[in-house]
Order: sequence, then structure tokens, then C-alpha cells
Amino acid sequence: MRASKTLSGRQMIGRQKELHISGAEGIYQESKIQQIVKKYLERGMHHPKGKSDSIVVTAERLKQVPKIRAALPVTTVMCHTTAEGKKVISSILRSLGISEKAMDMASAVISKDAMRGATIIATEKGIRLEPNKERGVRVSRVGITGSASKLLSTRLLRHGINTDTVKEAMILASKVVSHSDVIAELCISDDPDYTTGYIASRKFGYLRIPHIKRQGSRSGGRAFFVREGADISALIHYLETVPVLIGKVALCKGTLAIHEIINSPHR
Ligand code: WAQ
Ligand code: MG
Repeated sequence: MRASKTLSGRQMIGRQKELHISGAEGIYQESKIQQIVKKYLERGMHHPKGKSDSIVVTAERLKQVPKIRAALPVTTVMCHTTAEGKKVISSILRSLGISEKAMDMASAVISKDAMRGATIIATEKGIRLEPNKERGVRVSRVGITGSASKLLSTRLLRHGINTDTVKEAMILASKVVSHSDVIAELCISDDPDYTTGYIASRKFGYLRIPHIKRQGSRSGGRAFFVREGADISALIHYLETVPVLIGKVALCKGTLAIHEIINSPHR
């Protein structure tokens, strides 16, 4: 589903600009489609970013058998302010070998107008690698099996975080970092009221970061940090079109201090 709004103003005579309001994707059994489309429409119609004037829903039958991948373990980093949030981001990304240049590029892209998709950034040189810089790369064809979804909900519930937002983000991140060329994903919601973001990596799992941005801020986005020399079109093909189902759930560890996480990586 993609919901958007057309902006036209005096500054844009003769041109129109599309503002991305909301998007969602998943893999579902045929019997669930009607229910899901209803939920997606609801989301596109009532969004804190504003009123959409176009909602496009596409349903496709999968032509490939989905690959089964494991979910990342979920941990919340202890973090109480946006200032602390900034420090947490740099220490995690630094521990993953991501350069200052690459971090600066990610924050520059994310603080601009929200893109529909994600930017791809080279881990050392810090340059952007996605071919379409306005749209970015949109991860799609990712879902979770029924049994894994139930177990995940039970585990998240113990920590009071069993929401669609957390589940969907963790499922997406598990697909993204299952590709060996992706070192990490940084995500900040573009929803003005949602101030918890995350960094996902094979090394540390899915690390939720409260206060990653100021309340009320409309900027947000995703950055995928990739290994130098990665085959970008193969990566984009995997992220956008290869169906992946999360079939195995990992531990949900609750809240930990940053030094506890960095000193005992998941793998
Ligand atoms: N593929 C690539 N980029 C995407 C996708 C996608 N499927 N969906 C969203 N984005 C990008 C796009 O630039 C959006 O503007 C931005 O990410 C934020 O998307 O555990 O809700 O859907 O509590 O607003 C994090 C949950 C929630 C943290 C993130 O993102 C937690 C969220 P949103
Ligand atoms: Mg959003």
C-alpha cells in the first residue's frame, strides 16, 4: 500500500510534488487478503502525517517459494534523551565499523524530506549508491509465518512492546540484514509522534533506541550501510523482489545499557 498527498504551491508553479504519507507491505495467505487490505486502507486514510489524496493497493500472487530466514533478537537500549540517542547511534555504528562520513551522510539524507524508500550508503566512503535518490529502495515481499508471529507476539508482550509497528519493523530489518552485503540498517520513523528508532545488524540484532528524534519532528527515513564493493543491483533485487518469510524467532531481551550490548555482541 502506498498513500500520498500531492503538494502544489506558489513555489511549485507548473510542478507538483508528491508527499509520501504511509506505506506497508507483507506476504499473506489468500484468505487473509481482505482483512489486510482493510487494515492498510485504514492506515493510509488516518495518518498523523496528514490526509492522503491517493492510496494505491497492489496484490500479487507470489511466483517463487519464499526463502525462510530467522528473526533478529530484540533489545531496547537504555536511552532517556535525544542527546543520549545521538551518542548511542554513533557508538553502535562505530562498533560496526561504519565511518563518520557514512554516518554524516545517513543523517543528512534522513533529516531531509521523507523518501518512500531507503538510501544505500557505502560503509567506508560514505557515498550514496541507490540509483533513484528521490524514491530510494523500497523493501517488499517480506512476512512472517503464523507460528513465528504468535511466538514473537508472546515474547514482545512480556516487554510491553507487542505492536504492529515493532513487529513490522523487526520483520523488515531481519530481511534487510539477512543479506551478507548489508552491515547495518538505521531507521527513524517519519511519524511525528513515534520517537523510537532502531539499528539492526547481524552482530547486535535489532536494537531499539528510544528518543532517537525529537517529539513532533517530521523527518525520518532508513539507511542501509553496505560493504564496499557490494553488487548493488543484486542487493536491490533481493530487497525489493525476492520473497522472504521469517520462520524462526529469537530472544527478546528487554532493556540493556549500551556498554552491555557493545561488550557482548549477539554473534
Ligand atoms: N523499504 C524501505 N524503506 C522504507 C520502507 C520499506 N519497506 N518503509 C518505510 N521506509 C522508509 C521511508 O523512508 C519512511 O519514510 C521511513 O523509512 C520511516 O518509515 O521497535 O514506523 O514506516 O519501536 O514511518 C520503528 C520501530 C518504526 C522501532 C519505523 O517507519 C521500534 C517506522 P516508517
Ligand atoms: Mg511512517
